[in-house]
Amino acid sequence: KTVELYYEGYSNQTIWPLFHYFPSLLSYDPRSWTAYLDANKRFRDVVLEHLQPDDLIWVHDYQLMLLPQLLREAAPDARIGFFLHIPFPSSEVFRLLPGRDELLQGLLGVDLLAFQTHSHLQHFRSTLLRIGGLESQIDQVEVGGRAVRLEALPIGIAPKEFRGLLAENKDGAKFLAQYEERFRNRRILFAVDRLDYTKGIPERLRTYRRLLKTHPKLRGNVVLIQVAIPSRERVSSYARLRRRVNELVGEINGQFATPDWTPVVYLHRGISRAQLVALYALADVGWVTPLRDGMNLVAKEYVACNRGHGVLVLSELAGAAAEMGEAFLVNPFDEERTANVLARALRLPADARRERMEVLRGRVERNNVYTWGERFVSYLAEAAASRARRPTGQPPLLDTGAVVGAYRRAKKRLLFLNYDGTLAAYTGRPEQAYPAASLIRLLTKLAGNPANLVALVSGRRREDVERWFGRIAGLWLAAEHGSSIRSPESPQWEILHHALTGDWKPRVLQLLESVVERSPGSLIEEKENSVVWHYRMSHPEFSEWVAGELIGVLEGMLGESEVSAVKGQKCVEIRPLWINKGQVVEYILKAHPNADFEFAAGDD
Ligand code: ADQ
Repeated sequence: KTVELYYEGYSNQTIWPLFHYFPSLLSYDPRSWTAYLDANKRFRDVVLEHLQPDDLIWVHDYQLMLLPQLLREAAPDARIGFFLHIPFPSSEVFRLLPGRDELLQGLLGVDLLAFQTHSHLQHFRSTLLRIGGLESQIDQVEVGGRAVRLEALPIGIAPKEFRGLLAENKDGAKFLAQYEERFRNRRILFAVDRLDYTKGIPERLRTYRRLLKTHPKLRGNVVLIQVAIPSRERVSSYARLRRRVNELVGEINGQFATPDWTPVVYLHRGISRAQLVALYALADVGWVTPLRDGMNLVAKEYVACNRGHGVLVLSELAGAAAEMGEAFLVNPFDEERTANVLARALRLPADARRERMEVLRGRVERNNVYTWGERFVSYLAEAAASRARRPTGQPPLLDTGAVVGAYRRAKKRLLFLNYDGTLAAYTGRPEQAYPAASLIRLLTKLAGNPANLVALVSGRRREDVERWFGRIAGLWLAAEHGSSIRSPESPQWEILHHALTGDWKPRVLQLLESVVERSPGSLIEEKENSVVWHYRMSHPEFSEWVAGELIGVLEGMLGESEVSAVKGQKCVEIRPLWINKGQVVEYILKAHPNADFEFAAGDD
């Protein structure tokens, strides 16, 4: 039951269609998500049974996207890499996936995350930003103080082993001789795919029909050999595809065949590797036109085995297209143009064909599966080693054991706690970030301990801080970045620094209003001593650029005044220079010189 829901269900009916840009074929059953999680946990348990300290863990593909983080939680020091064999889709498509946040989290448990192409990697980064709210660099992303390395590592094949089957007295050579005889005087267009809707088989058959229709001279002179390896037959979209392909083959043969010529030779079964290699060697056209593909190894195998006379017609929607620019690249949805490209490819002089094939072959030889594997493993080892060292310039991680020990020993403790980003996660709008009941209980307990002085030091307005925390006995409150403070004994706020004349505010507000108009989703928060422009809910790249521009304009506008613009977490705050959370710390330290434990937590 788990296999059915996990493999045929969430993996192949939810992730697979979506990642290949077939959202209309997506089907989702919540039980399949539970099974996916369960199966990933079972993989984790087996890995943990075998894991040794020096091991590298290499997780493969979309069926195991939760596994990295599950392993990271169980074995924080493990060296974990992940390779995605299928495309990573655009963020707008990924957004449709039920379970998307968990999958992103799951993947980020790695040290190294590698994709087939740079485009997939870019889609992943854009997804991190738009869906996860995480900024990244071209080659890495920081997650909770840990760096995850990002790479594009196109997979290769084992070209020599493939070609080896064509050597004298090998089965491949025997089949080659046999097929040469059978298809003498006919040019062979060869296609081999799993029978999968991503592979573009009906589109290819329709293109072939068009080719025969518009180029009557080709009739009788070409043969399309289409091998379709049965796949995922219990999934209904595959059964439909199978019927569609049968119909098309029947129609084309019915329409064009003659007593001594069959236009399409269709095999709905696997063929032996020796037969496959013989057909690669013989084919005049390697016809590889998936509607979407992570890489596509058939393209590379054809290039490795062909005797140099053939041409590769390759879909630009296959990952392989990024490395195989010398092929005839086509858009498989444009059947008319693809048919014309095929006709042109068939007319190409032998020299020109050989030239293109040589360049392609050189690259397939060099970027083979062994170099791919070695690069992955060495990058993974490097990434894990730099995680262990941590990049310089980063504060060291807090030794929680030491902190707890010091806390226990201390007689008088001071605790300074920031709120947003520290005690509460950021939300789209500031007012949504209200404290959880568990946080209130925790603060009540901490502040209720007579040996503790706990101060909540926030950038929020006094009303917010008071409304949320005003009833906690013993808690000190500081608002607006330390411009005012309230002791637990008195309901009155004490102003640590009086505001200057506020004549800058209307000017700044006017400017910010025009900025909000240009950046839909952003908003203004007005406080007593400051104004904030928040853009967490606005277009991430555009509003980041606007923030930079805004700071420039504000610097000019505010000039030498005592007010300045400061960039925060997805916000720009305009406030007097003297406002500073440190004032609160100084104020409290002065009043409690005998404290033997001082602890401050904040995120900016
Ligand atoms: P697949 O979708 O399976 O792989 P592909 O890359 O085309 O697609 O590989 C098909 C493989 O099947 C080829 O190596 C081919 O030789 C082999 N094959 C052909 N006939 C066979 C037979 N009768 N029996 C068994 N195998 C046969 C996924 C992604 C791709 C990505 C690969 C590798 O969908 O985009 O290229 O992983 O990362």
